[in-house]
Amino acid sequence: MSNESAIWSFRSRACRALMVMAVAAWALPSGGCDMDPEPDPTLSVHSSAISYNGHDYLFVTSPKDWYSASYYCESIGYELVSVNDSYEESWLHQEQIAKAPYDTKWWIGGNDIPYEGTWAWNDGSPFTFVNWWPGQPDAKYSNEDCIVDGWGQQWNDWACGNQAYFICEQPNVSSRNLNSFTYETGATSNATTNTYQYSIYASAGQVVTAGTCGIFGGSVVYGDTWLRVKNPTGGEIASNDDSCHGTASNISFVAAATGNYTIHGGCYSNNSCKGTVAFIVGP
Ligand SMILES: [Ca+2]
Ligand SMILES: [Ca+2]
Ligand SMILES: [Ca+2]
Ligand SMILES: [Ca+2]
Repeated sequence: MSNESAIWSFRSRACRALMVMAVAAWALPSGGCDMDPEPDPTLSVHSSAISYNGHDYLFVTSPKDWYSASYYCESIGYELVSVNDSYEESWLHQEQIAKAPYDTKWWIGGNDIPYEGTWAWNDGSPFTFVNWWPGQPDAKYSNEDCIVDGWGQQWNDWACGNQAYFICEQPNVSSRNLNSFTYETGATSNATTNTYQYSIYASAGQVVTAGTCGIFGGSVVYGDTWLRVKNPTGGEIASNDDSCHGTASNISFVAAATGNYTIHGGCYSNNSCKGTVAFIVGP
């Protein structure tokens, strides 16, 4: 865990802890990290899920701050939407203007919360397509870390605490051969001992990506995760502490030989942690 991630880490842990409790109680937080023990009667999912290109989308026409929107999507197995190309963007806009007036503000899943100026999608997909309104992102009030769609159907970086409608997207997980495991451990000395071990079979040349962040389904429940990978003969080939989301971890490697690669789930220093590692064995 680096110094620059400390603020996010604090905010993330405090917020996540509250959000997890809130979601468990089916009480959606009304704003930021403020706990609202009452179910939110104003939250309306605009019709049911709509499919496009193998993914399901929900257009939620109840204003929320970005964090609450993000955790609402996660609580139902979705993520805030990622806009991955101009076709998806055009389709989204067509649906948006069918549900609310032109220039209505909609939160999408892009943010630069972990690292100022480094934009990423909540669902871990590559941040390749952009559609910024001229002059944006401008970090105008120095804390504009979340992307809102609704300036002439273009994007603006906006304060995450502002309220807007939002769109959730559910990636087609089964088609991506995605899997996951959850671990909880401690006293791992930066994931070198006392780790949780999980074997993944890969053929030579296959790309394996695993993470508690940066991949759909990966998450940190609490603490500061650290992942290492050992090859079929026991040699360490990858290690990651804080790849994204402050203290969460993500690793990717090409299998040099066919066999079982072992993910070692551990925690920073000798602290305790718990996380879900999502992984995908690519072509
Ligand atoms: Ca998408
Ligand atoms: Ca920013
Ligand atoms: Ca801005
Ligand atoms: Ca970490």
